[in-house]
Amino acid sequence: MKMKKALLMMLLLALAAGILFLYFPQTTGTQPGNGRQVILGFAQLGSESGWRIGNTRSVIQAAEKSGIQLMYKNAEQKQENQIKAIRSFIAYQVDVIAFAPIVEDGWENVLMEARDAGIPVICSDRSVNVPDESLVTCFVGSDFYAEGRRAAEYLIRKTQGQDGPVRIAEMSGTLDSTPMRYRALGFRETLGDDPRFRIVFSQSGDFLRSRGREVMENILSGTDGIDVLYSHNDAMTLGAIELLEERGLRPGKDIIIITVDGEQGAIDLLKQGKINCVVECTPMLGDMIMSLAKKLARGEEVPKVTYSQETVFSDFDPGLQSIPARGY
Ligand code: GYE
Repeated sequence: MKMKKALLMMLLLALAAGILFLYFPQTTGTQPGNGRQVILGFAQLGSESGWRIGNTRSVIQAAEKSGIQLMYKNAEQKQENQIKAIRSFIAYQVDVIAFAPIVEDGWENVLMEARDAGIPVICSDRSVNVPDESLVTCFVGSDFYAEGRRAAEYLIRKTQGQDGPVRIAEMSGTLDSTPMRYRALGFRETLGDDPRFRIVFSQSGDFLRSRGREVMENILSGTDGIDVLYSHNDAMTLGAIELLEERGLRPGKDIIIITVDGEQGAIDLLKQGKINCVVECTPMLGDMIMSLAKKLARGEEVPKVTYSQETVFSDFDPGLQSIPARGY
């Protein structure tokens, strides 16, 4: 009798395990790389700009190409949605998590949960501010400080030999985000203490085209005029230029326009002389993310920081008209 009961129990257990296997195939313990696909959970922050759309496309295409199973969630510009997405990846027991943190603060708890679950985390595009740096396995994206520096270097060259003041309005990205912080810092530190340069206005346009229009309106009504617009991304720049033209001002001539990203729309305006300088920031991070994810899933060491290669396009560039199509 006892024997029969034990056999029945074993049968039931085997059945339950089978059902679990069907519903949660990733929890079977098979190591990724040994014939099983790597599963990557990717929490995108939103769809605020052409850059972001290009970035999302790059990640999806790279996952397909490299045979990685991608669980993709878009947080629609809300940190709480991003945190929820990461929690769902942890519950699903993905092999690797990647996310583009919308802001730098507020990630400690969820990253500790990922660490407790033994899941490596890639910060892609933007970084986080946590007391324990080991909560993030690695970062892949741009050097935003260098981008800010390149914007300032262009301005120094453009205004060489001119008397001051050079009145600058800054349109910044999402407050508390990595690109906003470092594009501002690199720019300021490179302008240094040259008294000609005066940042007379600075406001966030949240990386959005519609807000770029609004902030431009605030610049026109809140200053006695500006010589330079330094905008932290193309989407805001396009909105600002639209408004300037409606007001009869000539962007690129009456006001020097410096922007960051390099979307097709901005490159077209650079070619038309309505933008003076585009500091490139590439959204094509997909291949690098997949290669890191595969290594991490196999338990290999990866570099803590991987920066993308970037350049500057400007009206100093004799080959300007032949900049190849950008694809985003
Ligand atoms: O410059 C902007 C986007 O984080 C680098 O976010 C990214 C920035 C990019 O919305 O267009």
